[in-house]
Amino acid sequence: MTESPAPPSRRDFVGRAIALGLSVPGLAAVATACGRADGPRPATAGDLGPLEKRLNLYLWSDYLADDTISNFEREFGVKVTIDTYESNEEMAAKLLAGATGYDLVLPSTYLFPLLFAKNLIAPLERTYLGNWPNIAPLFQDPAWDPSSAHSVPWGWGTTGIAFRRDLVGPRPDSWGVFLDPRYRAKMTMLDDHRDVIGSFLRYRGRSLNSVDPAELAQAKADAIAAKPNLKAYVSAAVKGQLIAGDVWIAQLWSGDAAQAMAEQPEIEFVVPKEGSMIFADGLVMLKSAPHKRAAHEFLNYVLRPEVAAAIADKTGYGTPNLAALPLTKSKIPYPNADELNRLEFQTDLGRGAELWDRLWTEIKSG
Ligand code: SPD
Repeated sequence: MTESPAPPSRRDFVGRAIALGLSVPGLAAVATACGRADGPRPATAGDLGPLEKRLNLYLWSDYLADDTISNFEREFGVKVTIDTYESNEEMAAKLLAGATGYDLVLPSTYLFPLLFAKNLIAPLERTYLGNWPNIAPLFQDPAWDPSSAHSVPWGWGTTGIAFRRDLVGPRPDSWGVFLDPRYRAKMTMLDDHRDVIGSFLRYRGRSLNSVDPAELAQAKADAIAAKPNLKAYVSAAVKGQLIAGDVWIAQLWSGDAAQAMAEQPEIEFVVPKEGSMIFADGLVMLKSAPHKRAAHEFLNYVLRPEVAAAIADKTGYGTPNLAALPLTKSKIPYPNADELNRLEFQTDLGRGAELWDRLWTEIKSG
């Protein structure tokens, strides 16, 4: 898979399946076969030994169905502990500072090159991942992890503007709304430099992955100009404030917006006309993982269609699990064709990452 254009809509998944000669009922059959309990396996070169009794996850907040963990614990007899984070950078900083004990983490794919370069990620033992064929072809062998040797895709989404249509008008369809003092102190942006700086780059017609110093200087100036209008930089926690009406306009990820919309029907989500981010997140196993067999059982478990469908239904994020799509029940805000044309995939910044980090520090302290 190439990183541009962006990951597909639900229709595209189905379209590709059909192109591969699989009918949708055929996919359901694949899903059923792949979802069966694993029988005993012969030892392989990569035998991970007996199943450990514990599993430690480090995940984005609000990215699970209610029963994802409890069902796994009950079926496998493994006690799961979860720590959560609100940005890739928060998670990476903790790992780079030497945190150990975690088995699986869930970075966005733009962070993979950094985690590989720091030698943090272990290859997966494919023999334990019998449910892998459920993953849509588009997400197999992706550019961010050739041959999918190190990761299991989890979800994908977009960044846009969530707003209260009963409190705001006209519809805020431009990143420029954050420069509008009419909504002073009623707006928030994500506490995430890729989203804040990236959105102002798009506002000026630039790539949201730009590392051009002049373009970034303009994005910084726009971000600083917007700052007096913001109540805060806040990520997942803004959902409650939108629902309560304390915040009227929030830069937000599509799934988290969908979660808020499920509780407050006056919330709407828009992909700004200047364009926006599309991203994918995937589970990776750390080299230091203390429970590698349990980690693989969990990876194979979340590859089950019914488990992936429940996660998509609850979180509002797109699932890369093709076999899960017919099982999803709730309305996931997949981008339409027009929006897809405006989306740009977030990619690694390479050596430009340092400049982005510095600008973010200056924006937050400015
Ligand atoms: N609550 C889950 C949020 C997941 C967001 N992941 C990707 C963010 C990319 N900027």
